[in-house]
Amino acid sequence: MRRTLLFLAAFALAACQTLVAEAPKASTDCIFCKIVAGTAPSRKVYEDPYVLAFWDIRPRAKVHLLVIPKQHVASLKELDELPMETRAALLSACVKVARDQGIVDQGFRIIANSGKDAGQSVFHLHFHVVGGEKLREDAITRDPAKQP
Ligand code: DGP
Repeated sequence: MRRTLLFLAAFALAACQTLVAEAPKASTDCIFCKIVAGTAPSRKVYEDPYVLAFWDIRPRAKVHLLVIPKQHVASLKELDELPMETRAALLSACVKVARDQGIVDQGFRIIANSGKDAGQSVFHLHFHVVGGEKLREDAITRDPAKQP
């Protein structure tokens, strides 16, 4: 009986450790982690166990979506920290949401600003998926409030 109880306790502990290991790691002061957790709002268009896609709050094209890993990493610099499944899911989700928005045939762009020189402003890895109109070279970096 004692042995059975010990076995069950060990099994429960191992199961808990697995769950903790698989839960996406979050950063408490990250706006995109809050969106993943559902504590900040977003216009979600797609979700699977690895990634989330939603509308950019400041769209700079007719279609402007963001695709992010649920696990927090700051940028492409930390890509190696993500499991292979997540890396694959990110690219697949970019194409899927573009297709769902009907922008694939006309042409679309996927952009990941990584680091200061690239103008990254939210330090949770994200891919901009833009399209639905003729895109300018600087579609993502320009500020529509300042430029024609
Ligand atoms: P980047 O500059 O490449 O880091 O892009 C960050 C993008 O994130 C920018 O286009 C605006 C968008 N963004 C920032 N905060 C929020 C937010 O709270 N919700 C949504 N949906 N988008 C956000």
